[in-house]
Amino acid sequence: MIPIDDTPLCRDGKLLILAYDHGLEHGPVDFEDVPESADPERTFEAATHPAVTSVAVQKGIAEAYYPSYEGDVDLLAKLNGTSNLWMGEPDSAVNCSVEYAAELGASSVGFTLYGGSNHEIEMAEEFRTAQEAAREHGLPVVMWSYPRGQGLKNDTKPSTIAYAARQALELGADVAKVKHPGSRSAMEDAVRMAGKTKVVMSGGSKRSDRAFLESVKQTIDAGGKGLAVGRNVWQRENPERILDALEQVIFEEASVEEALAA
Ligand code: FBP
Repeated sequence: MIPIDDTPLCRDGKLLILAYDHGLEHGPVDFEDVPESADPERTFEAATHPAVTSVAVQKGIAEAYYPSYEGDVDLLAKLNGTSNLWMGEPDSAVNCSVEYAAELGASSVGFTLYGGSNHEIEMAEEFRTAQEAAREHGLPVVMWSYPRGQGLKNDTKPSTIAYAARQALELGADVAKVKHPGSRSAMEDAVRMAGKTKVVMSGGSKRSDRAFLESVKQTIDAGGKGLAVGRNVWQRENPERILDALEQVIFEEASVEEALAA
């Protein structure tokens, strides 16, 4: 395991990863409500907020936009990803090598694993290659640990999320990005199962400020180390405002009320 507290991925041992790979994963539909959000510059600008520890993007976005922000923004290169046009069992193409991620200037890498998919075996083998290469380069590994597939009807069931967190530990991820399992106690179980792997909550679709911040607060109170979030930041008209509130809840131990009032 890499001691990641002293890497740019963390601030005071916690993380706020701004995810922006949705143009690939979901397609242009995610940009419809706030058309300016289709411009990657807008998310890179948001990522200069002091609350953001890294921005997570695919290779193409990293190549085109990161050079203008190097030094101001920390880069997490997502190594795999698949479009929503794919209709098969959950799977994710490896689009970028660890070597190339390092060349692009990434200080960490991200990898999606769909535990429970009919493609889990191949994905776990691809993860092994990436994880071992990341170790050689000294790059922390964040696993998007998303159990899903034809055998899994509910991908946020507490036992499924605890398993997702454990899978990340067992396979050598430094950080497990998991969906919120619905309660603080279920998140505590996931954190316990993850052991020394840090657990961060996945943002999910856009919600009210209060509902979103409450789930983040629950994660922090449960021992989670932060958040990897996309839509709940850049689908807002004013990403900076919610980042101010997230900074309070994640790094300043503020209550949701305090964060909303600030
Ligand atoms: P959100 O905060 O918008 O949910 O982003 C997190 C993320 O994992 C993205 O990195 C990824 O593109 C997307 O969610 C995947 O979402 P889904 O669960 O629909 O596949």
